[in-house]
Amino acid sequence: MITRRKFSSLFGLSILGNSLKSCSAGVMTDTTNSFVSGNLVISTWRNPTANQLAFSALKSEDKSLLDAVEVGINTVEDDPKDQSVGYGGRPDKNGEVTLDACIMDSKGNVGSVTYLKEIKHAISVARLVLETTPHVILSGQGAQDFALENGYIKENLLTEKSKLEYDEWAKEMKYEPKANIERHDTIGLLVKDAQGNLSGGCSTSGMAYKLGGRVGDSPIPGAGLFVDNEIGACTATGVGELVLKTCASFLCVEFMRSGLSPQAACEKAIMRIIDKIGAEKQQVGLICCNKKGQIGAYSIMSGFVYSVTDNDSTQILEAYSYSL
Ligand code: SD4
Repeated sequence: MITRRKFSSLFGLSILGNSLKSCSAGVMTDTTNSFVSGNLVISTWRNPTANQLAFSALKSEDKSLLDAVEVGINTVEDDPKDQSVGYGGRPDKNGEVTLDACIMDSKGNVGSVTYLKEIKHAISVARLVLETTPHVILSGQGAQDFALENGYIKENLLTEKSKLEYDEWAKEMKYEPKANIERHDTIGLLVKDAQGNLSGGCSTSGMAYKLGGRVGDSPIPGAGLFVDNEIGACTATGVGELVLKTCASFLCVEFMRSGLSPQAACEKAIMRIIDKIGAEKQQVGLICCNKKGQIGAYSIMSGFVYSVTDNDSTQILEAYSYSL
């Protein structure tokens, strides 16, 4: 059971001197002392359906942790209203929708695809890479060929809405990523079962209007996603370049390994981005959990919400942030 308490993150206030605000969109939560001993699903942003589907899979005896991750993320990839993931994702500078995804299991196996075109379920292709190849990452044309060889079909992923927005943007072609305005809605989803086993995945169309060929953090193990079944798991959303430069998900898991709570680990990893790169005006959000079922979430800028599902409920919570 997640307990909700309205007080500041002690780690943030006393050690990092960050500013905190009262909650608006979600419920601010200090999960430092809360444990979810049973099944747990957490995901970036507002994804109640994905969480609930993943949670049902966790409860089902014939489903694996990866099944839970995949079914949860697939539903977001299918949703044309989510313009940062799969079908309906915003295109790159050339008007093409290109997808990045990564999945990681409790044994440390990873599969990933980058710059995948015309295949909606990037997370499923990433899983196939994990389960059926000796490789970790397939990219671009090779990733698409691999998907087609495995029965996937090409689909047009550019919806009318995303195309209209792109056409408008293309009049000036000014590349200005804006935190939370683009609603960086990449899904990163972490699962934990009652035995404390962990897995995770993330899937995205990346930053809107990125240069052709650009690969973000999401498909790179240790950047957009990292799972260490002995310790915990973390996933990231936001400006991928900042996450890539700091290996933020790996860093967060390593902070947990050194004894920090998930909340403190998230905050320290975000502070690394700010200290090293000076990124106060850009958005990165991290969510993580450890084997015991403690949760952490933190972002550079306010407005980052995340979804938590345990046996009792699904909640949309607003993360503490470095700046208002
Ligand atoms: C990227 N981190 O490609 C992704 C973008 C993102 O929600 O998170 N969007 O940089």
